[in-house]
Amino acid sequence: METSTTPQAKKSIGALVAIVLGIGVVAGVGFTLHKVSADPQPKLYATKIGTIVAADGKTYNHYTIADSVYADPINSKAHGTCATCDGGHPSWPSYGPYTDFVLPAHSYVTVTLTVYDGGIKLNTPYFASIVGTVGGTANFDGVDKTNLAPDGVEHTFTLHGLPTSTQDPLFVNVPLPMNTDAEMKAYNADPTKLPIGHKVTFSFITQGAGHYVWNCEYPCGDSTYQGFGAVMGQLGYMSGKVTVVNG
Ligand SMILES: [Cu+2]
Repeated sequence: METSTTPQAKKSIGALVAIVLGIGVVAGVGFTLHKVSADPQPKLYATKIGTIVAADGKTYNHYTIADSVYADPINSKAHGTCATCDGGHPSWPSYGPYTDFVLPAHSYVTVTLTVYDGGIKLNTPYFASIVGTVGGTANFDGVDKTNLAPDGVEHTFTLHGLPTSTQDPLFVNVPLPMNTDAEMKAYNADPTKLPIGHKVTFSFITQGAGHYVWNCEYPCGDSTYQGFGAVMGQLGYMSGKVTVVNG
């Protein structure tokens, strides 16, 4: 009795194997992409505090978020609380505890950042200007300003869109004032003791829902790329996401 597989059956088995392998490859790529794009950072959802009438005469729902900026990842509490659980970068500055913000659409959002790092000088003075905020100002320790000195900056909060033509634009730039050497003295002697820091408050109005990103434009990375290497290329320290959602 003939038991060997016919040429047609061999072809079918070959095709089936190819299909299964193909599915495996697609699934593998999909899984890898999902893993890469999955966001390990906890999200901070804006808190509604009431309504506010803006300069355009419209009444907006008023939301707040608060976060901080630190000279190291441990105090930021965004990367664990021990020297070895931050991915091995104990000297990297970091926003924290959040780098991933969720804001409602068509709302008035007030951000408070308490900033604890030192600094030197921006690569480009543009990022010392306040852009895209209500009134074109930010409040620094109680004083409204339209810009800082480019050599008095520690980091920036620079929010912008992804390349797309299907969502509303959103751009905000706020430079963060550096703590001086004198203000950093206690921290430099003992990193468990934070400097007093500076309080920065600013507001902006969101448009429609969309996906945005923010990053720092101060050269706080290592010396590659004029200070934009290392920490500046890693999500969750000096960069993060802003998602504007329909409420
Ligand atoms: Cu920075």
